[in-house]
Amino acid sequence: MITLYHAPRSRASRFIFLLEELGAPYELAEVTIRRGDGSGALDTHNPHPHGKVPAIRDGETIVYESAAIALYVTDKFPQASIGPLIGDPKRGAYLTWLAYYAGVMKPAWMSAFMKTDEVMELVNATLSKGSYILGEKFSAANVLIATTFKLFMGSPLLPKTDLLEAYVNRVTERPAYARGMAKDG
Ligand SMILES: N[C@@H](CCC(=O)N[C@@H](CS)C(=O)NCC(=O)O)C(=O)O
Repeated sequence: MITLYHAPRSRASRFIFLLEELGAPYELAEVTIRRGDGSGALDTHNPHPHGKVPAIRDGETIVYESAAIALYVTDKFPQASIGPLIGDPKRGAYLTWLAYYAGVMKPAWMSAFMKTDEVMELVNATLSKGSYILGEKFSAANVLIATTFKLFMGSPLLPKTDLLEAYVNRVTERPAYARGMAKDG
């Protein structure tokens, strides 16, 4: 049983979506976090060293950082086949996109020296070749990337395009997304 340390409307929310996709046994542990508006507080029940979410517990194992959690749970619950495993030709691309999300895409948005043009050029080229980031097959990489686009699309950071909108819709029309968001609070 995976415990997801969760705060509503946070980066933890998409992991409800992902765990639903995987059909994995999980429980939510609600914790408080410090919010951008000054509300909220650190929660001593949260095992994340910085008091952030998401974090997961699997027995004695604690995992945090979104890309690491996505990889951990898709490796642990391979039945849904949404995280290419070792030996799968798509494994390298899968790892690359998880790391690219964490190491390039997110910092590009968050940094004062944004390189969103470069990031979006790659994303657009990738999505014009297939329905999802790894081609025609849905993977957990889309859980991270499409939910981020959903948040920012239409803002000055991420102008809305037909391609992006169709991609975001394709991902968020999945039943697991609706189930996840219903539990998000
Ligand atoms: N790099 C982390 C970021 C986690 C993060 O910043 N989470 C926010 C919620 S969206 C948080 O917990 N903020 C509370 C705080 O900064 O204390 C990840 O992707 O998992």
